[in-house]
Amino acid sequence: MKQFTSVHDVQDIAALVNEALELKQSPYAHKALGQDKTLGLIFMNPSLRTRLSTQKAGLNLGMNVMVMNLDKEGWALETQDGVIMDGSTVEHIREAAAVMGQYCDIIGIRSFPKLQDREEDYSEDLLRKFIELTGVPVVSLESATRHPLQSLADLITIKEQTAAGKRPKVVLSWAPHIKPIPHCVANSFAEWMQQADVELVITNPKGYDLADEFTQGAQVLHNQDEALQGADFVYVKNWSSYEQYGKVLTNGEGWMITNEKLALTNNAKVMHCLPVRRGLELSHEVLDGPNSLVIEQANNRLYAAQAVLKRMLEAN
Ligand code: SN0
Repeated sequence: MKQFTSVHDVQDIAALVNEALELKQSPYAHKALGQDKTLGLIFMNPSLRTRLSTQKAGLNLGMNVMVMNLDKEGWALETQDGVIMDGSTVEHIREAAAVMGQYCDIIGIRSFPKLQDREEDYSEDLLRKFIELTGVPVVSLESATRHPLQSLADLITIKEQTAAGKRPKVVLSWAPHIKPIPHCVANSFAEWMQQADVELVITNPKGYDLADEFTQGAQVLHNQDEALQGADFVYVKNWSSYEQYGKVLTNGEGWMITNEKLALTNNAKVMHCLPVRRGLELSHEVLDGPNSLVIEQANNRLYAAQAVLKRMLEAN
């Protein structure tokens, strides 16, 4: 595997999920693979799970790991080509990324969308430049439009919790929030679930439909109660509007998943990528109750990252 930026970079998704589950059984079985190899993790935005799980994944494979919060610790980065740098930016991505490529065998990069200009965010300019300029395999640690390591961990979790031969109903349910949140997790989840053996239903208020390129084929319902009927998994996530790009259109009253809402489902397991705002996105009772998978889901981030890094080490 040369890059991991979306589901489209994976040839055999089921095999990758199985590989992650094998790594979960014996995480240290491939320590020799990463010997004398360096993983560089670059963050332009905050992170807890992605940072720690990907770091640990590299260490489990015997790699050296370097982490840098480039937004806080690096020089102010210029990403536009051809500009005269007589303002606040100090270093151009052309040099910065090329230099990081000299020190690392694999690079992970996190860069959120700005949620100002839809075309700019959906062009994935920074991620594409990183891939081109570093010259080494690149793993997306959440880009402007996707969060593929999260989605792989989500699929691993669903597979683990589903009886063999059953095709579960998975509902991606929009949740309330107070500020504009990226579409990445929801886009990516929709994209991965379309490739998996599940029935995907998406439910969100009017004005919050995700981009067609990610939801194509999936049923989208604006009535949450209808969507929740018979669900085996409810994936809770907020996102800002795609149509009125980056805007918060409603306070989403009545959209939080509670025990009352869960009663409409097939005793569904509840998922969230975290961080979660308790009492706003998801109720305390559900998060603390027996149906919540959020901690196991976060645990699986480690094996998702380890499976991807293993594939990259094997290919190079
Ligand atoms: C990010 C997102 O894309 O939804 C990262 C999730 C892995 N989440 C947030 O930005 C939450 C911020 C907040 O204030 O709740």
